Amino acid sequence: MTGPELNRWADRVWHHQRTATPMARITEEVPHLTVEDGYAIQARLIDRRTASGEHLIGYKMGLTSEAKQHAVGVSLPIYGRLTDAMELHTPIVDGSRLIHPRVEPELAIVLKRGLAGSVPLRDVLTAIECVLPAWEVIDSRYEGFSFTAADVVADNASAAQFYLPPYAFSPYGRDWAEMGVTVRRNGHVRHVASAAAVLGHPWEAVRRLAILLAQEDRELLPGQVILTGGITDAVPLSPGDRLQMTFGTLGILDVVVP
Ligand code: 0L1
Ligand code: MG
Repeated sequence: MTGPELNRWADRVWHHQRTATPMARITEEVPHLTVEDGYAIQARLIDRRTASGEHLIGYKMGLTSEAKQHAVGVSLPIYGRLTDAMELHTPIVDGSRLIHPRVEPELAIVLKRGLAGSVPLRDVLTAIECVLPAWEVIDSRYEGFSFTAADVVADNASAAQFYLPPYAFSPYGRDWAEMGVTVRRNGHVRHVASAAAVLGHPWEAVRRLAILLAQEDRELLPGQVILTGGITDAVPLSPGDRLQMTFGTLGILDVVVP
């Protein structure tokens, strides 16, 4: 794809993100769109967001569990970029600004050291400043939440919003892969899983992210936030919903949809 074509698609996706209106998949018009094209569109999309005053604060990993890969028919982990405008400071999701939102529990980390390229899992562990239970709202801009890997990468891995509570934990002293998560929607249990569902260990998602970025001569930086991937399948959100996500003994995060 040429530079002007990549820009045209970035403009189109940005328009549909801003206006919360669904669009046809890019691959309907460009069947041979590659994942590399998708990342090039994503980079231009984020340029548009930063040009409008947003700041890049980190990354999200997506499609990191078999449950999620199976749900959308795409079988490789992908990444998206997070800006400050995507962060919610209260656990309230305003559905009027979204198309067909879904929410998923995740572990988030903040880095104290950078990571570049392929490193052992132990280096990821010692680069983590703190760990936070979190949730992410994903909202594919594509009609019917249906896409190929290249489409979803171009749409910034469906990133829409995320919430981090005002408390965090040391990465040390527990095996985070063993942490159990229960998701209740309106009082009914919808999903139960352990964080091992994320590539065997959520820090493996961070390791893979550093490798993916190195393929584009980029690296993870100190202070960046990383959402490591949905621990369960995502739950569709409707007005009036109230969800509770229990993260082992660490706490409960609410999700409220007015
Ligand atoms: O965060 C995620 O795992 C979502 C990645 C994109 C696929 C989807 O929209 O479900
Ligand atoms: Mg996610």
